[in-house]
Amino acid sequence: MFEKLVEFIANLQEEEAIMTAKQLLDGGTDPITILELCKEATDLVGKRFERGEYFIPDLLMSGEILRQISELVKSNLEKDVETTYIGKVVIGTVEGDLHDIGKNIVTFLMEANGFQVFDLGIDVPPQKFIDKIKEVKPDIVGMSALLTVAFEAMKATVDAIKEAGLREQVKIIIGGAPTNEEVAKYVGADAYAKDAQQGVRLAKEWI
Ligand code: B1M
Repeated sequence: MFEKLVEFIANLQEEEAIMTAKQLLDGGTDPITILELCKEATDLVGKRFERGEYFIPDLLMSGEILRQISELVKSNLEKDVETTYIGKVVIGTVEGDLHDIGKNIVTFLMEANGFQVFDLGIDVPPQKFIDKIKEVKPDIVGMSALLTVAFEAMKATVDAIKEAGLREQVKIIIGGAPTNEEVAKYVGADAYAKDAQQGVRLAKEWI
């Protein structure tokens, strides 16, 4: 069943993929395992796109399938939502980048673990991060990027936070498929998370 799910997503078989994800969740599979399988499948989609076998509409279709599976996983995780907040997080996909599936997963996993999350959405300019930091005084700022060209926007955002005199007040975490420890260092973030679960673990350590 696990292999089937990866195959259906990678082959863009929407109905089959959603049905399999539902069956797995109903059968008691850990929602986090479903997310890991989604990641495996999107790597295949990305490779097919790079090889010229898939085109933009195919990326869009894979995005739509992932969005629907994320919703299913989310409704499963929401059963555990806590009522009191343990910390505040401002999160967004940085300027120039429109990918939001991973960022949305991080958002709902943070919420499910007791954080109050202010999601600024996609293509977020540095000033929008700054305005929100001033308004809600978060403990953590999260930036997501899937495009390597967006590393500059991450750096510009951290620099702008520094210039606004807010850097000492927040911990900054970055994530997204092409990011790593080196990128975190380059942009001036405190940490990098390879997946949503690690992001939540780090955020909890900081609180
Ligand atoms: Co795009 N795209 N895309 N795309 N897309 C990639 C990223 C790409 C790697 C595909 C490829 O060529 N192999 C490539 C980037 C190459 C590069 O920069 N080096 C690419 C490209 C080139 C593009 C366009 C430029 C294509 C074009 O127009 N010519 C264009 C750019 C648009 C823009 O942003 N300005 C584009 C557009 C799109 C769609 C809109 C069609 C669609 C996005 C839909 C959407 O997000 N609503 C799309 C998709 C679906 C993909 C792939 C196939 C899948 C991305 C995804 O959702 N993954 C992707 C291929 C790939 O990633 N291998 C690709 C699933 C998601 C769960 O993983 O986001 O990594 P991820 O999140 C994980 C972790 O990384 C982590 O947690 C998540 C869950 O564990 N995480 C964090 C993420 N953010 C975090 C933040 C944290 C902590 C952890 O703390 C704050």
